Amino acid sequence: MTQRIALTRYLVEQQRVHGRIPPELRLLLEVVARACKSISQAVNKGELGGVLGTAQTENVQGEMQKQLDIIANDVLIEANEWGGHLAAMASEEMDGIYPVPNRYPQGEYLLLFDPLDGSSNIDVNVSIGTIFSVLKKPEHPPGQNHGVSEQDFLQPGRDQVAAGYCVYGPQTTLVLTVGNGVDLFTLDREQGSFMLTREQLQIPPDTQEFAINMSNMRHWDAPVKRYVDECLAGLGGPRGKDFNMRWVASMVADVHRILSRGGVFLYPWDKRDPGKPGKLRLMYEANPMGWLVEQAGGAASNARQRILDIQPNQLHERVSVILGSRNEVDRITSYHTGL
Ligand code: P6P
Repeated sequence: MTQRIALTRYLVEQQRVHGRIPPELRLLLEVVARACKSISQAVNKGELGGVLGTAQTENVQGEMQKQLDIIANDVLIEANEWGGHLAAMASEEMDGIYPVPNRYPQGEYLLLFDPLDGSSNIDVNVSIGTIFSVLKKPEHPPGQNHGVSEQDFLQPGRDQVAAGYCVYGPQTTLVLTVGNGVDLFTLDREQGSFMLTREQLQIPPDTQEFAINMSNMRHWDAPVKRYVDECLAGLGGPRGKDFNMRWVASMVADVHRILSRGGVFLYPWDKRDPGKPGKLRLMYEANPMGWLVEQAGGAASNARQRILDIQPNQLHERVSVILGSRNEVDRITSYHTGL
């Protein structure tokens, strides 16, 4: 068996051999991966670490924060603020952006993350994960204020330069794209290194597995109800085949399954809160996951348009998410648009 390579060598080769990433982006990805290792350690301790349960505080989404949400957020901030590769960070767990403190050099990248996605699963030992997205800080005309602002983050997902997640499950697995496909690294705890274990993941264009929270059925829009009803009708129905259903309630786990074997994930708009386009966040959930899925040959839509083409208006804006096997996403989108 050929010798597996570690993430460090992979990133050096992406930079030096393929000329795909500049040194500062290589450093950024190394640091994020190291932070994910620390978060994995904290998560894996469970009760023994005394950090399960809620922190008795709410995040900007109005959701009760888990202690590990805050710990994971702090780990990512502290790991990245001093390196000189970032201008600022943004997180699901922080109301505003976090400019790199003046005591450190400013870099040209913006890092966005959901530090611990799926945190409702923490206390019941179900897979959770860290999702991250990297943008370049926009150039400002000479003479204009060179500070960093929230406005600098409001770029469509197609402008990302790197995206990935780390799933803390039976294995700790880092999944990454820098725009040349999707590669997967498994943490070797004895070495303390992420080792390249799968390259160029591909999502099959068709599937027989859908993921949605069925308890929201009575709130769905008609096109979503039509799609799911047709899946449930199985072999004797309009789809002419049986479907399986999964819902982990941890986006990282559901997306990882889809990247590993195909499927379609839906968290659509529903009638519970008509003013809200969806539950999931565009900038640090839908955009990074959408790019990973597209890089693996899948598709990601908000039921009407490509997620990566959405122009953000707010840092924490939400979006309806349909992603996975391309032919299923296209079908669901066509049910909404009539095209
Ligand atoms: P529900 C986790 O809180 C999350 O943001 C995603 O990871 C997950 O897909 C979704 O919410 C689960 O939402 O309403 O099924 O609990």
